[in-house]
Amino acid sequence: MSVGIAVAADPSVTRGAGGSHTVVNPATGRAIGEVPLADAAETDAAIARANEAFPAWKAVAPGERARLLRAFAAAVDAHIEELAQLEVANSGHTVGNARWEAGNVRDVLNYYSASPERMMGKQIPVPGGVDITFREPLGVVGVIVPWNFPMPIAGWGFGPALAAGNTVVLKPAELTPLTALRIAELAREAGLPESVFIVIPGKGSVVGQRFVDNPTVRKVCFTGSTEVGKQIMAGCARQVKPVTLELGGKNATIVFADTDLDKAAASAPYAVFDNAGQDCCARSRVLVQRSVYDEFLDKFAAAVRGVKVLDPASADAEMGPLISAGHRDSVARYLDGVEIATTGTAPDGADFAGGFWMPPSVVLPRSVTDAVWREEVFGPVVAMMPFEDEAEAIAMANDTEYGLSGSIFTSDVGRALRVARGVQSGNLSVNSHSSVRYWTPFGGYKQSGLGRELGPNATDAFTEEKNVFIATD
Ligand code: TAP
Repeated sequence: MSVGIAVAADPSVTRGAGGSHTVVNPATGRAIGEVPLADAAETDAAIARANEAFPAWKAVAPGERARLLRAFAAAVDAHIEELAQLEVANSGHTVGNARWEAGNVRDVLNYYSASPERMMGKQIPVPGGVDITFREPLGVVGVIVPWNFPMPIAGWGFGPALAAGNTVVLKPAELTPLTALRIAELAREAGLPESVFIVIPGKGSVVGQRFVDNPTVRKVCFTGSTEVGKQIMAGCARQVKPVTLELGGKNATIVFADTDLDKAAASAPYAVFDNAGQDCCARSRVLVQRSVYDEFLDKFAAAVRGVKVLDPASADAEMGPLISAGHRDSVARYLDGVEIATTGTAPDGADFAGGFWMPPSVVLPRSVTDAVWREEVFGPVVAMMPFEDEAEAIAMANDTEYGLSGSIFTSDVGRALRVARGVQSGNLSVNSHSSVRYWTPFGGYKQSGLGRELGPNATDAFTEEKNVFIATD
């Protein structure tokens, strides 16, 4: 398969002084194009242009900024299928997921297009005068995106950042630059002024590091591994530069005996194998009340064997390949020496022989100290263990340094609320597996992150709050 390779919206970052990256289709292992990578000097030049564009963007009247964001959303909407096909080819996402992801960029832009006209401050009662607050944009915001959800995670950063009046430099993951490059072109076509939104493909250690070190970048919005997130936070601390961090997860589905077991077992595979498990919200631990453990395992295993792992371009596909050969090898290591309860399927035709495929597996750890129980596998492997009662379920779910998402299955509404309040995670779902909705805040407890994205207050994270007192005496 070959796809049209888009070029960056801003020509001076495409010279490729930082070399180039061969983009590979994960379903086949075949090269589909070459993308030039920026070096540190090109990155600094792009940051300088974004900074020059900032005063004029900040001064755009709120209604006009709203209109431009809606035009940007409309341009994305008109290219949903093109963006989805790029993501299928570049990331191996199922076409159904990829269409949803492109639609999510449109929806996030539309949602935050309402913000510029609602960036309201407060009038605070004080003696001797009038006190008012203003929300003011920060300047240039750097957004660093991982490879697992290239479109939505980019949009959760650039949507509210632009709406708040900032200019944005965005670094896609080296492995998955294609959709971000195309979205930057669509922004220009929709009428966003030049250099308000610049996509800069390049290495994290080069381009991403400049976002941290260059003082003109006033905030870094990072999604990726906890390890790199800690480095970014430490680097930003040197300039007291604010960060939003969306990091890893080791999330639990908790299944109580009083729930509808058929329903819980049928949905649990999709809570972990969606995007081939490469999801910070993947419920890669399943905790099941001991009295129904065997029965649930039978039903769950049957559901896992039914997951349709197919060519991601097929409309029926429910799971595609992993992102790279190296990542597949690191996921496969978690299966060494572990009891495997069941394994699903993966395509084995000649077309897919070079792809990075791995069937989904259910494993039964011996102990809560096993790596597969403790570490973020980020692949199609789910681990299952029994618990006795509510207190033990909460304690086991919280026995991790992560705290991003989780699901609770019970028919007792009091228990659902007690457990939801007891589990230390930013996003919990009862009798479903929802994590990310653009209307609601998203983010992690503990080492899963810092700050919140999305929801009605997301633009606040891209502003400073200014207080002005006017004496009337
Ligand atoms: P990371 O290595 O953390 O990369 C994420 C982003 O940060 C990429 O754009 C990367 O660029 C960039 N980056 C790397 N080193 C950097 C540095 N020193 N300074 C600034 N930016 C830097 O994650 P990954 O490779 O995508 O995935 C590895 C692991 O991260 C996964 O296995 C999983 O544990 C976790 N992860 C979590 C999430 C969420 S949503 N919580 C998402 C993805 C991954 P390059 O890739 O171009 O080097």
